[in-house]
Amino acid sequence: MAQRNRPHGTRGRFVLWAALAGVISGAVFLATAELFALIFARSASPILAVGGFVIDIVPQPFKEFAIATFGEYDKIALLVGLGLAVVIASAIAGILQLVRPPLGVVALVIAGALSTAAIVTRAGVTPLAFLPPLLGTVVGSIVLVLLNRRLTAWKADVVAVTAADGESEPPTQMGRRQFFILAGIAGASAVIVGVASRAVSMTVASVASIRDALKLPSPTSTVTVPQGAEFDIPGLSSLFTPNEDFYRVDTALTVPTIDPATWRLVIDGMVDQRVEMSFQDILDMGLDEYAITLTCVSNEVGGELVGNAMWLGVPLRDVLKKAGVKSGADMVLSKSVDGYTASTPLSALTDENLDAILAVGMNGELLPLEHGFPVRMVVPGLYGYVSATKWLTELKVTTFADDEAYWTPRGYSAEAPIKFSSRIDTPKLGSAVASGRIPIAGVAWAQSVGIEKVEVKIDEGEWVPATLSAPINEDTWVQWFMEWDATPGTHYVAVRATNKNGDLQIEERAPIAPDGSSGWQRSLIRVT
Ligand SMILES: Nc1nc2c(c(=O)[nH]1)N[C@H]1C(S)=C(S)[C@@H](COP(=O)(O)O)O[C@H]1N2
Ligand SMILES: [Mo]
Repeated sequence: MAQRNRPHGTRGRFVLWAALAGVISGAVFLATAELFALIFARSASPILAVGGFVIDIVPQPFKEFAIATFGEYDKIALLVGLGLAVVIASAIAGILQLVRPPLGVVALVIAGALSTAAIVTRAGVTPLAFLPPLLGTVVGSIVLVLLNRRLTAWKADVVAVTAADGESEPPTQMGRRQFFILAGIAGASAVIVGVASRAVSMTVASVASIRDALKLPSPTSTVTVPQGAEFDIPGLSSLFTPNEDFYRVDTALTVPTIDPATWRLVIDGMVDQRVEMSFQDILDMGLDEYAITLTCVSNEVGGELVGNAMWLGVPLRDVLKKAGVKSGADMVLSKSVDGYTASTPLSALTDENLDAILAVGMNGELLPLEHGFPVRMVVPGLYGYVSATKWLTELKVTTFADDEAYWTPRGYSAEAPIKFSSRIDTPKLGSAVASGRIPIAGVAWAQSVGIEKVEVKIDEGEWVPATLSAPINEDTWVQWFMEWDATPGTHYVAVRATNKNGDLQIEERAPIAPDGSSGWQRSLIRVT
């Protein structure tokens, strides 16, 4: 019987080749889309669009889990995961095309349609953004059909030989050879075209070089950092957080790249007149220095999502004055080029005593790309998600009743003043330190109010006031320290702050959602 004489494992072997055909077709699909994305729409990369879509739809606890597990590498982990999913899915499509044609092509078309949907529903897409995934689907499907045709021919050759019990002529090998020739060409071109397109689109986007060529104008006024503003204690956060170390939190899968020459800020909504400003217009207003500590709502008690910078910028109230705010408005919805939005109370932006700014400089250089180049907002006293929009492009004067920001329907409060807090930097939690006289030190912040007092408690002892650094202003954190005669054993070190209104830091623990964590940090320290 022909069936019985079949060489062992033939079927399994063809399934493997079919899987390879699928993976190659998937790669051709992606590479074609990347190539046409260069021409038609840079935002039309299927992988990045699907990745962005995933970021937007995954539930908050999952996001927190991803950040907790992968930290700064959460987006790379996502891309690797997506890549694996693409390989597996396209392998399955290849097998389907062999055993149940044309189901493989159907699967590829569905994937194409889904990624097109992910692309055209992203914020700020261009009208032709559907073309790259569409062309990718067409070319990928053609390659899959052609590969499968050759694979089927090869399989027919093998079956013919075994059916003839080896008595006929040896198989022609034509199907086999043609399959490998096409697979090789398609696979190699996909890799070359895909990698080259991505590289080019990243270089085209190389706003980094434009940024490097720009010179930061000198400030009209500078901030004086008082004597004694910074302690020299190993392990203590520096007074200003270097840009490379500054925490980064945003929903952008790839950093938006904006050429300041074409950048515009639109101020519209409930205004007397719609105003459009260029980067130069902002610079021409004259830039002042502002020292402001930025805090993320996702910062846990004792967490790292807080940083202090010397910003260079202009007051937001002066920018809003150019448009003239109409009465009845109570919110400014700031929009980013990546579609992100934040809702900031209008009063926080017009208050003469509050330094809410548009920033173009950070710690003596232009804003780093990841921190919002060319222009971002910084508002003292409000968590970043309701105030610190990066890659800013529009300020819509509106009302809380009429508009909603990105995080509002995702479980976070529409308004979110920073809950003032204090943190132990050294000794590190869980670390072992040698007994003797050692400093306990950290930072404390109460933006727009100021820190009055920081107290430390060891084990069940009394709360003891720590020494505070000289504050730069009310909007920046202060450093604190205390000398401690550490005795061998394990000890609990706790910290709490009091602000200049006389309020004590909230003792009760609260999670980060919906409006920021609270609680006193208590660290277990081992002394040897
Ligand atoms: N465009 C955009 N701006 C954004 C965000 C974002 O996701 N997209 N995140 C906000 C949040 S939650 C915080 S805490 C700050 C963080 O700013 P940083 O990354 O410069 O530290 O940016 C804010 N601005
Ligand atoms: Mo944040």
